[in-house]
Amino acid sequence: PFLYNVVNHEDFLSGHYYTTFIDTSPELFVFPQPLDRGSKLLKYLAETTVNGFPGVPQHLKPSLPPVRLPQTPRGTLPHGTKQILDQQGPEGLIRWIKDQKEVLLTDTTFRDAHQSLLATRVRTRDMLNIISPTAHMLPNLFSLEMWGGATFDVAYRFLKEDPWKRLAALRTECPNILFQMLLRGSNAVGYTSYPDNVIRAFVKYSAEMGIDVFRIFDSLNWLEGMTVAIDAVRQAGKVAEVALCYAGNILDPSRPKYDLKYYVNMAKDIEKAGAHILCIKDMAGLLKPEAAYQLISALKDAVEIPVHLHMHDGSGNGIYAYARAIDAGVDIVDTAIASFAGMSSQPSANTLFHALEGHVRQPNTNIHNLNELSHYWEDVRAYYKDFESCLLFPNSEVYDHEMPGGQYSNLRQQAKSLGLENQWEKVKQVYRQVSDMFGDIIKVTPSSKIVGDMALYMVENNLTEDDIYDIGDTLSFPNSVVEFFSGNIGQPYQGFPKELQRIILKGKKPLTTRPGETLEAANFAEIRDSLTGVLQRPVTACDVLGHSLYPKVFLDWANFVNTYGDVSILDTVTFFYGLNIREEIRVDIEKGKTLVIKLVSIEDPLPDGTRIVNFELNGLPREVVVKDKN
Ligand code: 3PY
Ligand code: ZN
Repeated sequence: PFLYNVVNHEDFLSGHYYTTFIDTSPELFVFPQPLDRGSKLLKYLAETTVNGFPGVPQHLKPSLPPVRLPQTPRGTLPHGTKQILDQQGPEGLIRWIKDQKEVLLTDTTFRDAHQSLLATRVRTRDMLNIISPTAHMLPNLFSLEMWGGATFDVAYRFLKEDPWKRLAALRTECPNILFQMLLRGSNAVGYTSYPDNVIRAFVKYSAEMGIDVFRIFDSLNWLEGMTVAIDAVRQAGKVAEVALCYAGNILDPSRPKYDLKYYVNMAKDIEKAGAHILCIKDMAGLLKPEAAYQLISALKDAVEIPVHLHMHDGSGNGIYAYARAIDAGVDIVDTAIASFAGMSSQPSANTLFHALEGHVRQPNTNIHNLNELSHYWEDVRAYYKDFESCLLFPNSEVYDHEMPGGQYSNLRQQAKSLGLENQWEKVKQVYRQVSDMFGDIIKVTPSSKIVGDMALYMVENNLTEDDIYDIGDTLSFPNSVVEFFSGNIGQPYQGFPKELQRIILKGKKPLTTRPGETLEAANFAEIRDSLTGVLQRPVTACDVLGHSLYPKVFLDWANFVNTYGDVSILDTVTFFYGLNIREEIRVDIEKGKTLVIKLVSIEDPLPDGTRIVNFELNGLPREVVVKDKN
């Protein structure tokens, strides 16, 4: 604790310390009380066992067999793309990509796959168990997309974890494959615009903590919304992969807004803006196979930089579209491990490998290893059954509703929490209607969330499109919708629909410039001060950034951790469902320190609605009183 106090002392940090520093700083000797981690965990287990986990239907704790964990292969870890970047820089890496004959793969299992299938709920613990085997077994991957997008706020908000710790822990175990994150341009990993200094600091720390490739997009395909992030990534010496989001259908002449010319022009602008790699981000899986061939062919002609294709497989056409894109010369494609692939997720790496047998560009990967890893993820997926998006079959209706894969399971959860689950079909249909009302906008976070919010609002309040125009002046629209029409997340291609904008803004003047230009810079020193004392530990730069992006979510998480401790050490089934009566678990709280926890009994409710929950902690009886909220 003394060393902690020293290195976090203001004078030490600012360099204003002298040989008398220790004598004149008595606060260095004020040590935090050791935390009673056992009592905090018991409190969490008692709460979760009695009241369930928020958002998870209360039912018996599932009894699942142990996961099939592949043995980490012996021997030294093979070098991979991380070494190429570290030794040769982004330009060297780009040369290397262009020299490859085989198509390269990015694995999305640790990020988009579970964001899209399981409402982003996969916990760090389940990733950490498999990261080292992955590093050994798939060393030829181009990258692992394992951070960013919704994983950042979901970690704090629902999983009660520190997303930065996830990044650092995975990085330690995987030093050979590039780590890739999804960055929403000026929205960072949030749903609103942030001041430029937040974007710059976020990129800088993400790079320092281990991110190599930043996939940057703007939710309206507005290049201006990405320029600060591109610059920050280049300054950090990392790889700026800049995305154009694919919307519409280039094969359909009746939908000319997003035609081939639009994408070719945007790709050229992206290259000029300093991108190392161009990404086509088909977040909903709308790129049909022939369109993939035409688009990739045109883009390969238009730009020098490598082209990386990201797709979701809702329609089931993903593998065919990838095969056509590969014929057209795409450099890298995104796939997930089989048991986390397909439907709203990415196409399966395992299937793509077989689909390309006999093809000169078949990816250089090991199918046996892919299958072994798939067994692990298949077993882990069972932990998260309550978050499944319930997509049972490839559904080509995605071409109608156009909902991004990463949004599907999350919006469904949102609809469920509003009691609209049995109106899900209607929500999907209104979703597309709203998109058209908003001017056929690009739908990807946060613009997709805004469309989703409006759709839920209309379904919940039984409002038709005509109602919006007829009585819109009297309605109070969701905050995110007002923000969108105010220009606070940027400018859509070809502008806002004027009449709807007038109705929604009710006389307020919209912004027409880049929001980051006028947002007041975040005061990091002030945030750091405000967090001192809240966290019961030294405040880090990562905490300051977490708070800058999500003040309330961050503080709720901090309070949660103060009350319940670090619950990321619990196994996932216990984390979601608590304990069965007479069940005993062992929890490793640190190396060589294990708590043995047994749930003995839960007593009947007392008149004040509380229950006494009896445990044994390392053999000694302990009781916890919890309010029964049922
Ligand atoms: C995200 O922004 O989280 C996405 O996955 C968008 O596709
Ligand atoms: Zn995606």
